[in-house]
Amino acid sequence: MPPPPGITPPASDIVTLSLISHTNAGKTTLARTLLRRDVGEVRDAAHVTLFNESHTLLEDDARLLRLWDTPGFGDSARLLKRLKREKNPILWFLSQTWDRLTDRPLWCSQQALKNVRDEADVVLYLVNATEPPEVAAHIRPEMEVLAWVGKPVLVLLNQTGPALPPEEEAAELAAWRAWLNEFEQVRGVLALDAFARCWVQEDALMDVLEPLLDGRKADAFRHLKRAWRRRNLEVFRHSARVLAELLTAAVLDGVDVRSETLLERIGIGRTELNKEYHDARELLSTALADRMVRATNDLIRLHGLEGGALRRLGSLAHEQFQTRQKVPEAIWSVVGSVAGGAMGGLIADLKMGGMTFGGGALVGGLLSGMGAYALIKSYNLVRGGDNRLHWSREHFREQTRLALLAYLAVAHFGRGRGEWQESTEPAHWNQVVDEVVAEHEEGVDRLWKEGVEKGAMPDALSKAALRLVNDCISCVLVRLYPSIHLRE
Ligand SMILES: Nc1nc2c(ncn2[C@@H]2O[C@H](COP(=O)(O)OP(=O)(O)OP(=O)(O)O)[C@@H](O)[C@H]2O)c(=O)[nH]1
Ligand SMILES: [Mg+2]
Repeated sequence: MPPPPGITPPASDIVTLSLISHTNAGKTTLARTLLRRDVGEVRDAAHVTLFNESHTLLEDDARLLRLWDTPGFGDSARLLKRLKREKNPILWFLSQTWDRLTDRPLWCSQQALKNVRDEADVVLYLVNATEPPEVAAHIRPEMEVLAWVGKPVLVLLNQTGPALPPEEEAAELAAWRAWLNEFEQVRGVLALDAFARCWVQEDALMDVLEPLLDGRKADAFRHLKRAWRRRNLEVFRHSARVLAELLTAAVLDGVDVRSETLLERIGIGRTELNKEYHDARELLSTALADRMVRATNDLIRLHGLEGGALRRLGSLAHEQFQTRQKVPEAIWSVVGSVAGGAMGGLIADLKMGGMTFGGGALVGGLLSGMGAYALIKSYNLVRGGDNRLHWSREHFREQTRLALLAYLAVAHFGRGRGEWQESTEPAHWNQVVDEVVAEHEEGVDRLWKEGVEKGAMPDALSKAALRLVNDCISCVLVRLYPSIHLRE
């Protein structure tokens, strides 16, 4: 019978991972990302963490997945040299008394090694991937010291920078694997950047861990792995619902504007009507940007990221939209930093409250005596089946792209990076999202048509949008991470 909640499970049902690395490689940062909460102290300096700290990564049905954050190795070459003089190096090293202040590198190395010997089922050894192994002189001695303890080691590439295209990531991994090949205790090498990893890479870590455990621990781990995956998939499904609602709202949103008279159609006395179009566009633009910020904030919350940015962006969006020129870059980066092409035009347009792109087109349209239809089109608006103005089909396609890009940005943002913030997104995301939306063009257009032209019921639209979003995100993720499988 499993022990009641709150009671520590027996040791055989606890799987323990120890985060180990040279100092300042990012252990505490990665712990925060994996735990979805802020633990310990993070600073760009040597020996910030001084004591081993245990955290519960996951507890499910009386099984426990434990993560230790440890102090980093320091002065590793000298340490190895000293240890090599001893008959039983580890026993000797761990029995010495090092001063925490005057012998800090040795104190920290001793703490870490103690943790590996006494606690670890598997060592997660982090490297700073910006320093290739030939340059990072500490890796070899640290591997040799770890070999004496004899626990299995997985090497995690941290600080890889923004997500790489799959073929570049594979090449980087291959180079590290080749270099680490001589160390028998290394049982796998994975990319897991504390700032930019995606949850699907955490699942890959779980897959690699499984064969490293035996007996009852292996059973416990299989259970924990499934629970971990379930939790991530739950977030994935919730996120898909958020995006589906975003797209549903986009095809439902419409503004009443009267039809043009005959005189207006030939360009006479259209000032008033043009103002109506302009105002309609502004209404739709503001509502779209608000929805986009809200959806991004929902995604941020769902992914266990810091909530401070959420409130700040939310309130800014409301206050600043009233004064057009003052819309802060921060908001546009949330809705638009990842967009290019036509969407870039939209963003520039939205930034000025509809005056940049729309205003120019408006003036041009008037000069050439353009009819209302062309004018509306230049505004990316169309008249729907309900005779109201809606976003056009082309515009809706761009909104779909933008929604997927927003999802990617949040799904990759590691909590260890701190509060949610704008960032330049990797170029290959744009390309993959373009391809996937193009492949799903029929579904995207159908959704738009059902909402805008046929006035379908919101419930039916929501369902169709959810199917579409699920398909699109799955395709995007599989393309970015070809080895993943998204089923439970
Ligand atoms: N760009 C980038 N910086 C990172 C990443 N992970 C950690 N850092 C930075 O690296 C520095 C050290 O991070 P810590 O998490 O304190 O490193 P640590 O390994 O716990 O260090 P000690 O406890 O001192 O051994 C901090 O400035 C982090 O912001 C990453 O994935 N990308
Ligand atoms: Mg630390």
